[in-house]
Amino acid sequence: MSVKTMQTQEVKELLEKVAGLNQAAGNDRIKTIVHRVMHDVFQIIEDLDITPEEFWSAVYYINDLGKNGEAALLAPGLGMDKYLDIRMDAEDAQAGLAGGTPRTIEGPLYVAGAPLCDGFARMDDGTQAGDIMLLTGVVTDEQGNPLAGATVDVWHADLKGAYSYFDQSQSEYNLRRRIKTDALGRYVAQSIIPSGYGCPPEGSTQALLNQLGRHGQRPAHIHFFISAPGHKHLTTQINLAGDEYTYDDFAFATRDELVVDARPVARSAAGERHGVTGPVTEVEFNIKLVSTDSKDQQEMHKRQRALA
Ligand code: MBD
Ligand code: FE
Repeated sequence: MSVKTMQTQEVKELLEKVAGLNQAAGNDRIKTIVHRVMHDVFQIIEDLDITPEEFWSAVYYINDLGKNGEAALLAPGLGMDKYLDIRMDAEDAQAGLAGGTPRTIEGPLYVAGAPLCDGFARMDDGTQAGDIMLLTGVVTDEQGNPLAGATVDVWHADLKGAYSYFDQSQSEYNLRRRIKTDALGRYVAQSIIPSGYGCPPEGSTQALLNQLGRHGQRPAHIHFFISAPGHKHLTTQINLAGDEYTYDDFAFATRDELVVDARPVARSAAGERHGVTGPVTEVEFNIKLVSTDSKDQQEMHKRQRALA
């Protein structure tokens, strides 16, 4: 069967009514979007000759996806977060705001309101005996001038690849801290080297990835929001070098400039300034922010985020 009905007056009128285009009430922007989305869905059904069985399996897939709370997990898996980044990079270039440390996706596992510390934070609650991570760096402007009082909001997974709050077995705000940079723009954190993340094996996201012949793994990584007055807000992550998935991230967050070595050292100067003595695994991530007067650019974009 390969019937063509999209060009008929009946379908055209149906789409207009579906999107409320013949109604005065409602929101014009939403109408425009829904009209386009439903048009394109109908067009896909026609072009790919989608069967009723395929259609209904998609409908109930979305039901399960929502029940499992995985919509914001499937999104990066399908490259949507990465695509928004590609657009924001292009917008920045157009506005003359390119440069600095590159952005990469936020992911679905941020929790607002982590403890705020001055210069140094101990991030782990001491319950997991992982490799001690000494995470350190300097926040500067594009000219390399240190930015004192910048906020470095850091979050990462535990040894199971799980995040506190979403993993109720962890203590509140475990592996989540906000650190204010010191007078020299430096931040230091003591934590544990995170493990990579894997999508829930029985979840909806992994079910679709299986159909695509794809895995649902992320390399060991550490998330950052960095902000300072007069500078563009930065959402980014580092991926640890040497992980099987460093360059094969199901969420497409890897960028060459954001791959960082985890180096075992006998002692860390940055750590010793804060009483962390002995061997640690040092992870250094220096951050360059782009200056801007735009208050809008200085803040992270709005999206639904958890608050513990
Ligand atoms: C993560 O930890 C993550 O960062 C992303 C983008 C998706 C799933 C889990
Ligand atoms: Fe993550």
